[in-house]
Amino acid sequence: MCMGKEIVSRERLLQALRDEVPEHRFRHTLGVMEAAVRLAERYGADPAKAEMAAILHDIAKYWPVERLRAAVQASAFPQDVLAYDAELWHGPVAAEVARTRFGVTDEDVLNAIRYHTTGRPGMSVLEKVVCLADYIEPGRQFPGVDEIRRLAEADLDAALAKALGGTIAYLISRGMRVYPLTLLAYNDLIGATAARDKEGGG
Ligand code: DGI
Ligand code: FE
Ligand code: FE
Repeated sequence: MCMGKEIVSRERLLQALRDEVPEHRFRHTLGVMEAAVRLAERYGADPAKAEMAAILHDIAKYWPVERLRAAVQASAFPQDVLAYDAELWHGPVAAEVARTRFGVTDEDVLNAIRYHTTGRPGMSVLEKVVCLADYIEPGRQFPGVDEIRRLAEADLDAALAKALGGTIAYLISRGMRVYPLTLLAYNDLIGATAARDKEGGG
């Protein structure tokens, strides 16, 4: 067995997660798993990949900020993220944990973890599914979440646009900076929705 870099079972991933996060985050993650698998089935992503990305997406959430910063610096992620809210850093770091500690090689799974907070333009279906599942898992309660849950049944792009738009509005209302990838992701998803509506003959 190759220590430190092996393909691991769902149970071992969940056990590893348990050791890294508090109980409420563990329960959040179980909710994201459930929502991500359902969305994957609905929109044609691989449910097993969605589940794996969901389990690992917040595994670095409780690292001390200096450890997160060093891990981002050691990664290939755009370094401009270090000039924005430290809340953004656990995504790219979790992808590195998935790759180096758990031997995850699937780039789509790694990207779903990597971009789960920020989003980005040109997201794959798997990336969208994991990002949206993070917003609508059963434990989430924020104004507008039920409308996003309803939209998620019918239109993945519209639901994710609404979710990211809500985050952008929240950040602006608090006088915080918005990471450009989130704005680009929002515009991309709105564009996709508008183009489809037009096609439909409106
Ligand atoms: O890790 P979770 O709490 O499950 O959720 P998340 O990974 O989506 O983190 C969301 C937090 O990140 C939320 O409090 C908003 C904050 N944040 C700060 N700046 C940005 C941002 N989120 C996005 N999408 N874009 C930003 O620029
Ligand atoms: Fe997160
Ligand atoms: Fe999360």
